[in-house]
Amino acid sequence: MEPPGHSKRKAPRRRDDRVILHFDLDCFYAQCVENQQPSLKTLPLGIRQKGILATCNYVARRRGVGKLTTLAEAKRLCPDLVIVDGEDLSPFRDVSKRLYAVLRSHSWNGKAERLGLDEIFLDVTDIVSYNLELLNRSSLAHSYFCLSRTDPEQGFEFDATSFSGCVHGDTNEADAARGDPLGDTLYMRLLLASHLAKYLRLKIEDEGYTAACGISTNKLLAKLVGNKNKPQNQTTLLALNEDAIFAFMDEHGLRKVPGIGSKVTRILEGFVLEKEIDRDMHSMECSVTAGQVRTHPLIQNPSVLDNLLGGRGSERGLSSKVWRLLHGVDDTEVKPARVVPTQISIEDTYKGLNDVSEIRREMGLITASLLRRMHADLLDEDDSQALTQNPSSSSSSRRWIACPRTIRLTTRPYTAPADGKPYNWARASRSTELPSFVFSQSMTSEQIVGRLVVETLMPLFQKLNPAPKGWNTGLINVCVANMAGPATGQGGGVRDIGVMFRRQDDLLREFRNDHGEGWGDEPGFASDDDDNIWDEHRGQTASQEEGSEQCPLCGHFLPSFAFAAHERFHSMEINGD
Ligand code: TTP
Ligand code: MG
Repeated sequence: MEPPGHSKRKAPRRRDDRVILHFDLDCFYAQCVENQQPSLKTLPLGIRQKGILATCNYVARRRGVGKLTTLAEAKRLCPDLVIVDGEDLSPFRDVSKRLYAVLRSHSWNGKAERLGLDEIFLDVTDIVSYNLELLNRSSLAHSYFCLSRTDPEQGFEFDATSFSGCVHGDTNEADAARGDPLGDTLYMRLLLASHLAKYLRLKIEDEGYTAACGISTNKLLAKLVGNKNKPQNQTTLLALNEDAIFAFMDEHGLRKVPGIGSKVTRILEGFVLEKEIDRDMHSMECSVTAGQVRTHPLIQNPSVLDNLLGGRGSERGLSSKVWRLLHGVDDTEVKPARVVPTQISIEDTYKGLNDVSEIRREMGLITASLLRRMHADLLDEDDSQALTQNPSSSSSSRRWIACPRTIRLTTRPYTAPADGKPYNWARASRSTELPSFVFSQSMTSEQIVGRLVVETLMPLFQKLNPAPKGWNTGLINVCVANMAGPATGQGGGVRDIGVMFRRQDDLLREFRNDHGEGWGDEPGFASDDDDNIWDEHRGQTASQEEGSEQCPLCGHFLPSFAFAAHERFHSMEINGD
C-alpha cells in the first residue's frame, strides 16, 4: 500500500529515438607518451604531474597502480614503474584534436561533442536510420554499412545477424528480438551502431590510439555502459524496455552517476541510511546505489526529492533532474562540433613566487605556450602546420579563422599543504583588450611574447597584486577569449564565418553567465550548461581534515598535494581545448 500523502510512483518520460556513441580513450596521457616512445608500451608507465600520477598505463594498473596515486605509493606498489613528466599538455592537446577530427569527420549531423581531452560523444542517429533502411532481410550476414549518402563506395561490410563487441543487458529480451530482428527497430539500431562503433574505434587505432566505447540511446547511458569493458573494447546497452534500463541504472553507486554531485549524494545517502553522513568522508565511493534511492518507498516522485534537495540557494529543477538521471533519462543533446574553441588558456602552478624576474619569466613561458596554441587552433587548418613549424616566416596566405579580442590574467596565492589552512581557491582576474600585434605577420613569436609580457601582462599583474612585494603567487593563468571574426588585413575571412561567430557569442555568453571565473561542467560529464547542478559547489572552501580536501567542482576528496593536477584537469574540460 502507498504511504499516505504520496502520489503514485511515476517514471519520467523517456525518448529512445536517438543512438549515441561515447568514446573514452584508454589511459590517454600514457598512450600519448607511449606513441612518442614505443619501447614504453610493454613497461608499467605512470604520467607524473606535481607529485601524483595523472594517469598510468594498463600494464601499471595490473600491478595495482591507479590514477591519482601519489608517486611514493605508486613506487611502493610497482618499484619498476617508469615515470614520465606530463606537465606539458601541448602534446596531449594535439593528439586530442587530431582524434576528435577523425571522429567528427564521420558525423553527418555535426553532433560531435568533446568532453575534456579524451572523451567524445557522437550522435549517430541519422547514419544508423539511413543504414537500417538499406538492410536486406534476406542476406543480413552480408550487409554493407554506408558511411556517405552520396558515395556508396564509402562504407564497410558487416554481419547484421549479431552485435559487434560486448553487449550488456537482458539476453532474454535480446533472444526475443532476434527472432524477428527487423521487427524491433531499437534492437536493430543498436546492433547497427555497434558495428559503426567498431569501425570508428579501428579508425582511431589506425592513428595509434585505443579507446573504449559505449553505445546507447542517450549520453548518460552511453557513458556509463562504456565503462563496462575497458580498455580497447566496446559495450552496447541492450535495454529494450524501461525495466531493463532501471535494472542497469540501479546497480550503480549513486556517486558514479554523472550529474549527481557530492552534495546531492550526501543528502540522499543520509536519507536512505537514516543517518548523518560526514561530508568529509565522501569520495567517489558511496555505499548507496541509485536503485536504493529510486525504489525507496518514501521517494515516489520528484516532489519528495524537492523536499530533500530543495531549500535556500538550491538549483532550480535539481530534483527533477536527479529524478530523471536515476531513471536513466537524459535528454541533453550532443552538442554540435565546435569550429574554434571559445577560449584558450594556459596556466601553471608554483610554490609561491615573490621575485618579479621569476614572475616575468614564468609569464613568458606561459605566453609562448599560449601563442603556439593560438597558432594551432585559430589558424586556417591547411596553413597552421607551416606556421607552427616556423611561426616567424609567415606568408600572406595564412589566415586567422578567429581572433580573440580579450586577454585575461588570473592569479592566486600559494597555500602550502603544511599551512593547515583551507586550500585557497580564490582566483582574481583582470582583463584587457588583446593588442593587435599578437596577430602580426612581421614579428617573430619571441617578439610578440616579449611585448605582451611587458606591455600587457605585467601591468595587469600589478593591478591584481598592488602590494610591492610578498605576492606568494601560486598560480598564473593567461587566457584569450571573446572570439571575433578574422581581423582585417589578415588575408580575408572564411565563408559563413558570421554564422560561426554568432554561435561563438552564444557559447561565450553561456560561459560567462554560468561560470564567472571559468569553471563549468561536471568532470566526466557534459550536462546542459544552463541546467547544471555542479554550481552547488562553487565558492565553497573545503575544510582540511585528515590532510584531504574536497574539490569544489566534483566533490572528489584529494590530498592537498594533488590539487594542482586535479584543478588543471578541470580547467581543460571547461576550456574544451
Ligand atoms: P581519464 O579518461 O579519467 O583517464 P585515462 O584516459 O587516463 O584512463 P581510462 O583508461 O580509465 O579512461 O582522464 C583522461 C586524462 O586526463 C588522463 O590520461 C590524465 C588526465 N587527468 C588529469 O590530469 N587529472 C585527473 O584528475 C584525471 C582523472 C585525469
Ligand atoms: Mg580515458
